Amino acid sequence: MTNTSSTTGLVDSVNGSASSPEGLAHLTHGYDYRGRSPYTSSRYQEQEMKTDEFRACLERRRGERHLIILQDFPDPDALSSAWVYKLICQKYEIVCDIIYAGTLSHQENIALVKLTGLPIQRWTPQAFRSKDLSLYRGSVLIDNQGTTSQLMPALKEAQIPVVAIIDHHSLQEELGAEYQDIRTHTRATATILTQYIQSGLLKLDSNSTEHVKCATALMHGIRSDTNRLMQAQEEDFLAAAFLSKFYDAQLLNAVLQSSRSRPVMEVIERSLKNRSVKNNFSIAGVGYLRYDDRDAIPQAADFLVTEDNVHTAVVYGIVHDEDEEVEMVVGSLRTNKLTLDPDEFLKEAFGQDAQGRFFGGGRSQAGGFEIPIEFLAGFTENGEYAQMKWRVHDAQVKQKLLRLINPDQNYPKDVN
Ligand SMILES: [Mn+2]
Repeated sequence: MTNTSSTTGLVDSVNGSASSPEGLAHLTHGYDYRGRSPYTSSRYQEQEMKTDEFRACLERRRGERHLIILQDFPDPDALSSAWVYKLICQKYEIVCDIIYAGTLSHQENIALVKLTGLPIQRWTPQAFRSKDLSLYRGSVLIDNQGTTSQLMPALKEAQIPVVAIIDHHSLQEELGAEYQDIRTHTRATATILTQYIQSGLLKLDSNSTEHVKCATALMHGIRSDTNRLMQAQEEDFLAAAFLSKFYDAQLLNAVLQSSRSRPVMEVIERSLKNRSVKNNFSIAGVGYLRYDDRDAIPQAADFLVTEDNVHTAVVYGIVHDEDEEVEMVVGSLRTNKLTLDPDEFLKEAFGQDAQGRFFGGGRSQAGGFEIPIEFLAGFTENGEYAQMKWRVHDAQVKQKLLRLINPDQNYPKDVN
């Protein structure tokens, strides 16, 4: 995604059709009988075409069993979208198993899964290899394009073809999916899936508890990928308006009431203490954290970006997985600056590995990165070594960020 394309969506939502050649008339008179603006009407036709194409794909795959693969740390947008996809597939007698390899670490995501009974399973790469994969005739990627799942190498090894990709992140490696719907201007994958429901692929029934819970999950998905609707565009509001007839507001409230764990609070505290602000960027290294607390990093970034005079926050730490002796530098970026494209910024800051895979990427206003520590991993119980390792990684991440943020300076000088 380029800088211009990432802001176009916002310009659209701010100006509506006032920028169209027809002028302001459309703002008051252009809405059709279903409340769709001219902008949405053309989107509606595009949606019909995608729906037909998707329907034909599902029809060809009738009776099969598919794996829906989510990113290692699935968020509400991914979780809810995968659930609807699974429900849509039932009509075509396609059985879908929704899996992820990492962990559900945000308290709201754990609450969402528990309270809605969201059908999701954790398969580590080892577990994946031990399964009878011959059952699966295809795989599906939702709210990701494979770059954020550890399961992709094993999936390729097992030669399970990618049947469908539905996502809104910027375009990644071409996987040759049979059906592909990647809308980089759409704020939430849950909005795309809601449009599929509206175009007739699933008839929501407000008497079905499963449907009500799924609609609630979708509402949460749209809400969380649009910063509580503050960055929502017309299509997100229209999707939310549709879901408002089915969702359970009390249930959503219960999901949102889930509280932060003590380790998360402590990471936020460290980020606050360690932050340094330069050119409106707030940067904070938080040291080591357990795999299960990984989601504290984006939560800390969400918090730091709220400071006066800060438009962008980057928080990172070393996440270690005791079970697998794996360590990596994990970081999150949050920005309010509309002209800053997190995907471009992180790709430029951290580059790519020997296989050409970027260490970071993102979507509008948010991004993340993961850099494996590999040979230097482990021995965290040795205090001195652990400290030294943290200082080196902290310095390196800072240098790479500051080179972009403050290009006139010659870094490193004093990186602490
Ligand atoms: Mn998303």
